[in-house]
Amino acid sequence: MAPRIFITRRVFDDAVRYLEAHAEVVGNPTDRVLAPAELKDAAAESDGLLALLTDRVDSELLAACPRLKVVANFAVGYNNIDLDAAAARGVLITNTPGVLTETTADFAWALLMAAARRVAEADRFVRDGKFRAWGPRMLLGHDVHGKTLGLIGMGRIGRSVARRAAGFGMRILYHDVSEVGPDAAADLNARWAPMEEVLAEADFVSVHVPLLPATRHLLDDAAFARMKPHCIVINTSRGPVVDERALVRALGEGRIAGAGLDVYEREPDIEPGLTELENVVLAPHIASASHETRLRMCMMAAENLVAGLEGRRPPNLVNPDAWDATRP
Ligand code: 8YV
Repeated sequence: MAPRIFITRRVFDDAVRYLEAHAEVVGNPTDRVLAPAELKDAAAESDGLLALLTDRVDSELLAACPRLKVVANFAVGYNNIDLDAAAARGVLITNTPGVLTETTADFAWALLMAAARRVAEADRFVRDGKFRAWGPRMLLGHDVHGKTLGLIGMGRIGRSVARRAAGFGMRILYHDVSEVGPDAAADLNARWAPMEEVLAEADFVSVHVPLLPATRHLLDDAAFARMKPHCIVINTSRGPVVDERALVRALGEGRIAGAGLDVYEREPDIEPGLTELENVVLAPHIASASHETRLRMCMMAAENLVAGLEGRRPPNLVNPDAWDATRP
């Protein structure tokens, strides 16, 4: 009997066709995020799940799906999945690393440029009919070239953001648990520094860490207090890495100059006060949303799913222990 796959949202036809060649495929007919109870019902008989960050894969869902062997997350992050609960049931979990690195770095730069040069605000200004005459002090922003970029997290995406800074003649200070090698540091014009120094020296701070207990509220009141008043903060990682209330306070009181956010603490809810601030550019979690990259992510998730269902080790397994535990 062909295995059964449930896809939690409408995805890409190429990926669905690929899955249909290997399994019986059922999709969410509504194309909206299913509530936990709806997801449990819809996925109950599935052997494989193609899930998104908006799907909570917890012990309750796993218990409701006794046949489940593989959950392929359509994302590089997997903080929506309870790995301990998956391990307890021997469910394989996969993600989509690598394919979204460059696209996400492009978008971090889009936010950085937009916040520094007030692009979103300028667009609102023109649309609102406020552009009546050129003015020497109209919508002044901050230069990007020649400045210091502070990167918190120097993994794949952090390094990719760093590479783009070369074109702007920027110096890079970064903080991470481990240092990049001396050749990479020289190539990127980057120097490791303690977190406090990165925050105090940078003109732009961009966050590229996964959400872990240690990274929750990494940027809080104390962190904003260390930054320069003209500092601009960019977050394309995970919302809870930034304490949003503290950010609203820092922006509102002019303790920092601006922010560009793609992710939020309680998505899709936005912290009260954030939308009223002119000096913040807000995007709805679209850093990886290019035609090319989202298709690649989806195909990667589909390939992981089929591999796991066919008894092959999925190429992007995040819980190898579960794989080892299911081997004879
Ligand atoms: C996506 C992401 O926007 O991959 C991730 O971890 O946050 C983004 O690439 C999202 O996950 C799509 O489901």
